[in-house]
Amino acid sequence: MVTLYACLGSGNCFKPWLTLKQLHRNFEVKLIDVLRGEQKEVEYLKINPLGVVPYLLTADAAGIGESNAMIWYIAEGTHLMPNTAADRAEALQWMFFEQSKLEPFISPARFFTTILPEKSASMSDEIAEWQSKAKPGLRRLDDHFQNRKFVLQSNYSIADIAMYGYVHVLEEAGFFMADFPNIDRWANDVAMTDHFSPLSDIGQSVVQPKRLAG
Ligand SMILES: N[C@@H](CCC(=O)N[C@@H](CS)C(=O)NCC(=O)O)C(=O)O
Repeated sequence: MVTLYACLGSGNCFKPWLTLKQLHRNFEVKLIDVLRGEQKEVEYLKINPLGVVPYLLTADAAGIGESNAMIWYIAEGTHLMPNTAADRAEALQWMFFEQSKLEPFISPARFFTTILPEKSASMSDEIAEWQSKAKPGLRRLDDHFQNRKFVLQSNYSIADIAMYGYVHVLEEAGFFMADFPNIDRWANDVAMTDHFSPLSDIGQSVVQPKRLAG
């Protein structure tokens, strides 16, 4: 049984969860409350010394950190893994792009706008800076989707799942989806893929909500 350590509301945690769901895998979610700092508690640090979520424990108890590495592992040998070297390289290109040009800015802007709105006034300068840093990446992605249904030419893949994690909630980071019409169209297409479940459903997979390891 695969175990996914995750927190609610996180686009990074959503990526491996959605991949497991779309592939009909048997897995369990153990919830880590990052707002309470559970990810830095000794019990969790024994599982993931980096003290962040998501974290994936595989059936043979190997641990994998980094959401995009997890989905690469989960999708191995399935229709969600691009099947040519060129497509795999392009998938990686966009997955690195997501982690370097989008997630580091959309995620904190969203955190202090939507998850902790009481901090948004005191963090307004930082939020504005994160938004301005995310904008060129969002523009680039919107241009990409002008001629592509999904990230890769070939099909829906883990590159879409990686991108979707934070991009589909860009309005929660203070952007307007109407400013990115091609992203909007793509996000709707992702939500129509087989066995899709939304981010808000992660809680339904949770076992032992207040305990860490079993
Ligand atoms: N690049 C990592 C990011 C991991 C990360 O920063 N996770 C956040 C939640 S989305 C976290 O655990 N934050 C709490 C902390 O840093 O203490 C990934 O894609 O998995």
